[in-house]
Amino acid sequence: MEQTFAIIKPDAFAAGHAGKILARIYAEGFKVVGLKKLYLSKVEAEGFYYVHKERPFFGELTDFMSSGPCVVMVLEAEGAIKKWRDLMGATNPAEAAEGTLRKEFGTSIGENATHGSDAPETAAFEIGYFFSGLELL
Ligand code: DGI
Repeated sequence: MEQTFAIIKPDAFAAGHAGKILARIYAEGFKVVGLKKLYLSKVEAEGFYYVHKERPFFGELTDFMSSGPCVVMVLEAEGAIKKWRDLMGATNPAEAAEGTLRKEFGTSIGENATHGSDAPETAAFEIGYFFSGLELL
């Protein structure tokens, strides 16, 4: 079974959508292996998104991710990485397909409700950034 890392971002959490997003996660057949609510500092958000540090939107992205509480999760399923990215939809909610989480809950390319790892290597880094082995038993 593959694992991926997911976030219910501060926009979706503040808007009260965490319960609906979790219900979709269970309905789609994911196992929730780890879950916690966090309020990231700017430095913690910068460390998480370090691969984007040269991008023009890095400051905006890390301000947003440290603007309020979020929910971080480890999800498990057959092909979990692609399955979760398919459920999230395109980065820009305006381009996301009907039925995807970003279409339903995202409001802009920056405030797009959810995060998901894009490859096995990033999933390993991201899971390890937020969870210890003991938290994933
Ligand atoms: O893997 P994704 O989250 O779908 O997308 P990504 O890895 O290209 O970018 C990571 C996050 O950075 C994305 O979820 C939202 C933010 N982002 C991407 N492009 C832009 C952006 N934020 C702003 N403000 N403007 C952008 O053009």
